[in-house]
Amino acid sequence: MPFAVGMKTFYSPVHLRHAPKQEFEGGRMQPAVEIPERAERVRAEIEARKLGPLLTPGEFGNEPLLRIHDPAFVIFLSEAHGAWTRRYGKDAPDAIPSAWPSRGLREQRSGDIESRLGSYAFDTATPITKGTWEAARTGVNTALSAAQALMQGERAAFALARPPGHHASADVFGGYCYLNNIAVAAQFLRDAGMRPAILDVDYHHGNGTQSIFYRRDDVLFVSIHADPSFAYPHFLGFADERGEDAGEGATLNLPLPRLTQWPAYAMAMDTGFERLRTFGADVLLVSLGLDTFEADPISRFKLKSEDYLRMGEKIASLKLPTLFVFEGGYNIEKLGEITANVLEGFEAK
Ligand code: SP5
Ligand code: ZN
Repeated sequence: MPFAVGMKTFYSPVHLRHAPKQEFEGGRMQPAVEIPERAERVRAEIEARKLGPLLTPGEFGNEPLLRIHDPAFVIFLSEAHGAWTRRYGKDAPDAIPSAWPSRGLREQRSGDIESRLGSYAFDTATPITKGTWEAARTGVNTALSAAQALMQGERAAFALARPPGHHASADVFGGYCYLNNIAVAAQFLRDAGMRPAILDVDYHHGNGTQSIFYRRDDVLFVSIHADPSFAYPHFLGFADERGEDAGEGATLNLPLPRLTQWPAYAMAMDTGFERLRTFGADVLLVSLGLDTFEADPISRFKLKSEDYLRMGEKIASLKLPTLFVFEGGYNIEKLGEITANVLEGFEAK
């Protein structure tokens, strides 16, 4: 038998089909930052460092996806680009909504394409392209494959999924996210009888993941992120959000100020770890965003490359089977290095 060493990474080239060119942000069209090269850089670094095998995800069908997402929302995502090009032409730019049913207006989830886009999106930075649906769908399979590896006894696995997922809720997309990869994986593990906890270390609050589990006590959500009083997603992720109904106490938000460096970040991790321990999780899922990096182009924290080794070691100290799911992180030059540092730090412990 071959000695299979290192953490398994699940990766599919289907992510390349989601290649948005521009997003509307800061009052203008800007070059997209959530681009295919992100995952390619990470894959290349994992291969170069020989961190472990790269495996193709399997197909899990719609059932695990529909445990989390609204069926009509899933159908919308699969049809949206077709409807958009029928309206605006096959050479139209990627689909971005232009109007929303805000206070006083009525949602139109079965309306024309503009009504449906506005009813299902919450920002203008998350374009739907020709290949978005296939890529997002494959991202979910990537997370599920990594979850399955844990069920088969792996200590850890990495889902190198793209596009990211933690801003997507059951029936709303945004924040470069369409389907919530980590939520589907957590539910899959829950349905197999496990007790999952999610630790979200992306710079941005995981509003989608939080809202999915907000009223439940069987999946813990702990998030360390930039305070929404100054950072995206602006409208969720404040410290007083602690869960509701049965879920009261099963959400923990740890917002941090601009320019946060590793010592304060590590203290927040310790606070989160206390709750992870009392919850009694038997499997850990990490929303692994790398946009806390000091040179991230859209974020304001100051973690250094070597801090990600410490982050990986710290996560390993929880001594739980651990599923890492790729989320944000936009410094193309250093993204491979800092991502691999987390995985290497984890494996060293
Ligand atoms: C998965 C993930 O990391 N999604 C993040 C989505 C953030 N979208 C808007 C960010 C706005 C940042 N504005 C900074 C302006 C610098 N040009
Ligand atoms: Zn982020």
